[in-house]
Amino acid sequence: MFDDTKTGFSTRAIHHGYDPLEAEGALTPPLHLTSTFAFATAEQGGARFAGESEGHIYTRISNPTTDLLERRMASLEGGEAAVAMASGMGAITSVLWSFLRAGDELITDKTLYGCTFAFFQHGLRRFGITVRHVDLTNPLALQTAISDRTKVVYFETPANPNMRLVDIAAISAIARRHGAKTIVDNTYATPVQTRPIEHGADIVVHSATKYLGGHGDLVAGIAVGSSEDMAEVRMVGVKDMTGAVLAPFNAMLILRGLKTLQLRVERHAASAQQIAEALQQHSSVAIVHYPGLSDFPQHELAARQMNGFGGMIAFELKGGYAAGIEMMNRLRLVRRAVSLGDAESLIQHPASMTHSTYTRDEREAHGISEGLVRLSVGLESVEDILGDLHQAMGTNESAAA
Ligand code: 7XF
Repeated sequence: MFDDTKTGFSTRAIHHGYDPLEAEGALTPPLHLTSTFAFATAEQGGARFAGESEGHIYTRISNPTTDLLERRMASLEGGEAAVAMASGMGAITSVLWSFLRAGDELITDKTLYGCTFAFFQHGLRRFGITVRHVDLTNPLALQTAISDRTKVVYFETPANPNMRLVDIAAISAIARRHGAKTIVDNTYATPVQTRPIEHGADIVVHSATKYLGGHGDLVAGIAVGSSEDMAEVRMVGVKDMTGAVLAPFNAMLILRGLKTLQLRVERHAASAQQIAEALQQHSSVAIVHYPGLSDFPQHELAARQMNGFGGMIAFELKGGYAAGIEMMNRLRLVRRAVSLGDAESLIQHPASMTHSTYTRDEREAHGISEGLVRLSVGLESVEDILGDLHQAMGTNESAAA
């Protein structure tokens, strides 16, 4: 097989870890739809269980199709190894159950995806872990808050849903000095636009349901990190704790998605930039949160840390909540749906949907406003997405016309 250590991102997304000539010439990797693996001898099976010999045992631990996805994602994120899991939440819970114990402290940012927030608030806390929300957009706040009890510093950048960014290099340097692991949810940026491990993070987690799969046809998650950390996630977090194993069929679909990841993300981002600028010009719009806008408060950090500004936009209309809901109901092309990173443009209302796991007071304290709407810019012709948004933001008369 060719040496792909020096090849570009898309080349690795298409070829890394697979040689057709080793699989009967099949251009695309075989799908190993099997739950278990036969041992040549009883001794061989025992040796595999003891970790003394290589080879698959059972698909809750590993599977050749999933293994290829894991190696490819490790290559794309710049990590040593990866573990694919049944969902983004499966990945987040499996990773954190692997590294936290009762009495430990987790420090996280103010803003998180709703179910991650709920897991921290109602899951981890129930098992004796202290969860502290610190404004990680300000590294000095972490410097003040962190202690020897802090075992993990966890954040999303850009964060779901309000797009705030965290400086990965600054935060992970502080965490490392205190012996804490930095874990970054890279779902929004994808490795096309941000590779947190290159900035000093220890572990990256993803909802692969989104851009990695890219076609809205599966739910999956993945974690990338050092071989040692990923062995812990595989053999403790997934195998013995959550059991959140990815179906090999879904691994195959994600491998297919990865082939066009860079192409898709670049198009999502180009359209999002155009739409964010148009929204900003629109008389009904109060505020647009998009890192590619020159007046986005963290635009400079985005330009430094990201290679492109992503396909997600959050915005608020001057008429607040009621106007946002009315606009959503008038859309004809953009689908009213949660999730993101699909070919279809999707719009949702975080306060009543993805972030309804926060109480109203919690949303206020965590910077998630009630009027915010979130748009996942799809791959349709950009003028059609813009046209739909414009007709939906128009007056009642023009909407009826
Ligand atoms: O378990 P999932 O594959 O749905 O992934 C959970 C997850 C983890 N991290 C981030 C940043 C996410 O956005 C998600 C899922 N978010 C969807 C959304 O925000 O639309 C879920 C729909 S309720």
